[in-house]
Amino acid sequence: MPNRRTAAVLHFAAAVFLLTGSLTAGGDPRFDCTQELAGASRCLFVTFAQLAAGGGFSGEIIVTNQGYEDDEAVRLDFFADDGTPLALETDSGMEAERIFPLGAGESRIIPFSLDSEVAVPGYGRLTFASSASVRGSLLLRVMADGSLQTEVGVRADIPRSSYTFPAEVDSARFINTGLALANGAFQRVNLPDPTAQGFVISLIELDGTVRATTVLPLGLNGHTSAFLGAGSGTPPLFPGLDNFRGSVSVSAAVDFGLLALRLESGILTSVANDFGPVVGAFDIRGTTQETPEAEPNNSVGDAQALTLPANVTGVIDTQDGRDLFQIAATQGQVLTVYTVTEKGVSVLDTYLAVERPDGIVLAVNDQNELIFRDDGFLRMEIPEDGTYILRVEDFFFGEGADFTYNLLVRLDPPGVP
Ligand SMILES: [Ca+2]
Ligand SMILES: [Ca+2]
Ligand SMILES: [Ca+2]
Repeated sequence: MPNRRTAAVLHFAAAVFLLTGSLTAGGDPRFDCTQELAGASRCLFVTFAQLAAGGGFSGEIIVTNQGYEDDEAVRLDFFADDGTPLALETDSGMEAERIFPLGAGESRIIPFSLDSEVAVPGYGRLTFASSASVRGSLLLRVMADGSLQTEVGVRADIPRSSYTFPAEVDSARFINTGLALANGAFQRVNLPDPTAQGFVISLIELDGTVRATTVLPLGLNGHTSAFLGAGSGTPPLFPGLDNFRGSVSVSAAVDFGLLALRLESGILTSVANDFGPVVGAFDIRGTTQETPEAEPNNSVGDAQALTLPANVTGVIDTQDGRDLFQIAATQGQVLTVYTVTEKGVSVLDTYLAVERPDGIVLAVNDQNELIFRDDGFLRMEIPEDGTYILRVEDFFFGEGADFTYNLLVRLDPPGVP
């Protein structure tokens, strides 16, 4: 059992630690994100959604090129909570970024630490050529009073729009679960621009019902961490929550990095996450009558107005190739929209988007990440009062009588459903 001082260090550090980042163009002549390599954009990103240095924290990043293509310039960035570069002590001195070649099969180990009494949190981002298969692993250790308190191994994740992880909160046993979020500026092609956004966090009971939902705002490039329940040094995401066992589903409009954390008797460790949401917890098919789509609905001007909650039956047929719907929503509401296609009946591979009427795309999703499903899922905070367009297409622009789907749409206030 760690002493109280150690626990306090861990609590503070837990409130401060993740890895993603923003890319500055033209800094190093060897590194150009706009350059094409082997016919593809050179930049892919993976994120370490939490890291920390100082205050007993140190660690190392191990970068491996798993592929058979050399990458002449891999880039590692450290970012502080506010998205600014975070300089850490490495084996090359103080640096917030490093650019290095990584041949096929090679690994690079980059240790980091900080000469500081307090832990400085942040996140990391690894950038590499899309033709290379570069991945990263973070080993984070916590020392207190000269002895090792805990060590955490974290995979660098490809940013996603939804994650799920198991959670436990038991204040009587000093167990709490938290999460770190990195809202990094991951440059992407054909996807919405990174933005300040709200992260929708739902507690889902063991029986699949939603206990509560909250929204955590985070600025562009920002990073933060928080615990579900009270008593871990930061305001809890769910005030009054002192006992919970279940899953947590986290979604946002634009892809982000997430690390789930567990605190037990002062020891901080990580919790393995899974990609994708807990779709079943938000399913309204059993309580919402089906209504058919109404063609034509192929343009913003013809988008079919929906009364919510909605369970729309539609088909991407040969007349149109796309179905557009519109909803009215107010700032702060939580929009959940997803498609369901029937296995063995529909051949549709849905591609789902939420857009503004002026054509600005706010969120897209191809795959909800459930195994062997091609359905889309989006969950986001409504950024401002207005009309929103929901677009359903086939990922491969296919169309026909057997491209059938259900579109489920709900708008909820944060809180208890
Ligand atoms: Ca249609
Ligand atoms: Ca249509
Ligand atoms: Ca799909």
